[in-house]
Amino acid sequence: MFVGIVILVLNVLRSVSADTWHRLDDALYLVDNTSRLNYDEAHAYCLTRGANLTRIDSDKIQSFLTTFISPPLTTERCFWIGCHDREVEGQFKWLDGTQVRYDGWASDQPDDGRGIQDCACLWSSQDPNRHGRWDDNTCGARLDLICQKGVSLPGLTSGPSVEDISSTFVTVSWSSWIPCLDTGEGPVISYLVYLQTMDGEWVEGGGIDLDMGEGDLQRRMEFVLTGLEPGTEYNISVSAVREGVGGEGPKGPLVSVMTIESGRRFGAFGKGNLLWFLFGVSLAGNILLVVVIMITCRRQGKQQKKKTLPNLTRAPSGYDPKDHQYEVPGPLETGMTTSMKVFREQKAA
Ligand SMILES: [Ca+2]
Ligand SMILES: [Ca+2]
Repeated sequence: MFVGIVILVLNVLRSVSADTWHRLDDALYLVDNTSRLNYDEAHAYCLTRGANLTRIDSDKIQSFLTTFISPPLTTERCFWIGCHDREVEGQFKWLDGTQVRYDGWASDQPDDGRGIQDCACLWSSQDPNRHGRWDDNTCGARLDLICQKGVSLPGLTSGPSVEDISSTFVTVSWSSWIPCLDTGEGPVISYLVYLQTMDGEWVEGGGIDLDMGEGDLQRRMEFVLTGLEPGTEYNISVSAVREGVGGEGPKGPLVSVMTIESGRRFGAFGKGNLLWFLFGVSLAGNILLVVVIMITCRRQGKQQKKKTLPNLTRAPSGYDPKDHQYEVPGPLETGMTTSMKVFREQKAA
């Protein structure tokens, strides 16, 4: 008995884990053609998977779901959807109680066959008038089913950083989507980068796969936006994309940038060369300053010598050795002229 229960549980878990959900926009769909359940059982089957029998309210969803039941099976099969008129005959509602406004019915349906058909299903049929269209059926019939559940698309909580700017391109980087830190559900497989000009229109600038990033768990993503207008202000935003159709999440926080004014002036020169040019100008200025300082110091040294040596090397102008009233200031040293020697001897006498 116990072993039987264990085997049953394992089989249930295996069947749940084997579910294949298909994404369209913000919803996931499970197309089941093996369980064969009545309407209420099918509803419960979806609920156990956090889902509901599917709602179909657009051509887009109807066409999307039809791809999973095409080509039509050799024998007609109908898949329960979440639409019925159990409460008021002829007034079909979705399981959340809202009225059915989209017309997905086959040409001769709903017909409330034999007065007992209240639950809707989607046909897989060789009849082109029925394939991919709805029919009301007996709720107790054992049919296939389609579940639907919402999904939270991934969103980045931090905007991109600007790494480089020129007149025609901008390089931005950001950290890859991480559960808990960012919003929604993964796994994220790629990113899309958008540009917004000041007229308010967002334009897709390109995309990059997660594999292109650097790192392991949180990768550093980098993307170069090209073909920009010089001297123009742009907003830049990044969105994360899950696998499957419609897996793109909302745009994350934006960053504003202004491209360089003149593409001709800096386009060929480049930002790197500009930095080297500024460095060279600065170095030349410093060298010139040192040279000027050295020349100035040398001149001041020479002038100082001229101020201290005259009275030691020659007599003052207008000196007459015979003029005893003249007095020479300071000591006499080697190098004095003959006139000075004469003056000294006369002074001593
Ligand atoms: Ca009915
Ligand atoms: Ca019918």
